[in-house]
Amino acid sequence: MKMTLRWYGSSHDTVTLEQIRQIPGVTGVITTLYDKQPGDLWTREEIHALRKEVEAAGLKIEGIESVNVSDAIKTGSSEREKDIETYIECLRNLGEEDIHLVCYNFMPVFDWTRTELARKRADGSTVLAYTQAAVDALDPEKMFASIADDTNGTVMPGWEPERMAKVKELFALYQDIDNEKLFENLVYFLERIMPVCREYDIRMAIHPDDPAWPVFGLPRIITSKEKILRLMEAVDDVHNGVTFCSGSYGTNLENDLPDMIRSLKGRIHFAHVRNLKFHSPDNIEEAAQLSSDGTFDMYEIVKALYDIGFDGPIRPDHGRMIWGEKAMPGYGLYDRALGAAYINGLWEAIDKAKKRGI
Ligand SMILES: [Mn+2]
Repeated sequence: MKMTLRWYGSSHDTVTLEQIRQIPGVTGVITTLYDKQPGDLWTREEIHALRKEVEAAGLKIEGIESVNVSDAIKTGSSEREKDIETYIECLRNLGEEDIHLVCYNFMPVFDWTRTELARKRADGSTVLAYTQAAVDALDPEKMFASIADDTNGTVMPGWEPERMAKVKELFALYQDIDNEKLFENLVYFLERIMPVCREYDIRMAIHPDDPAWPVFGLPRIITSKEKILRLMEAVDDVHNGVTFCSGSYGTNLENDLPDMIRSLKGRIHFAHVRNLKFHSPDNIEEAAQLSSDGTFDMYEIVKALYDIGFDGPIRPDHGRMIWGEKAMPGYGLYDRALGAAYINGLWEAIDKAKKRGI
């Protein structure tokens, strides 16, 4: 595996490439052109400039998170062909710049949902949290307003104000889209982009829905082993792959994470590793990576990745906010650096035990 950190670009991220470079074992970043809206073209020049900036800091772009998929593609509306053509052009330009991994998601309206961005834990750290009761009590527009109020002056990806101002229209777009229709539109999109992915060896890696169940009555299709395997079979090409996000699949305790990883051998191109602490099945907060701080056995998750021969980029997913840091919720430097060190430690121990026949 290649240890990476997500980086939002020098004009948006509070964390610098120089800081990332000093985290032991981190050799690359997962980044994006942050200002791009779904459906926008990413030019070769823009990608090239980003690449040069990252390389000048001694790091490598290991992948893009995300090239966002437009609502037209997700809903299969008349604009979809134009947006798919643009997406193909983006992929071509990324391939020309030697970038071979693209993370994306196929979630309607909201990229992810949390009900608190700064829940205080016993040690004084703050974390993202989700309570189903809070979602049930809210209408989506109020949810957006409460998230917008609480982001340390930063804009959360997927929750851009321009987009969320249209939240009612977005809901109307998805009115006739059920799980099957959304799945069909996803398969259609993947089949259309597979030729350019094969040409440039670009691995598409779908991020699971977060949380892994329907919210606000919107369809959700990437939530379980059965559903992700169905997608792998529907477009049976190595370039149709997976971002294995332990914190997203893990919101549903019925998902056996190590078993899912093993069943996706050869198709996991990117891994997001993080731990969750469950107070109940529908009251969940993010935790430190350490197994004992949360509900997951992080050793078993990392071991499953090791056992399937995972060699793609991995990143500590969200971190807690600690040591007085002010950053985009979930994306501070300190706790993610601790997370990277912890995952690297697990990996080294698993690797040495295996090689020594322990
Ligand atoms: Mn994730």
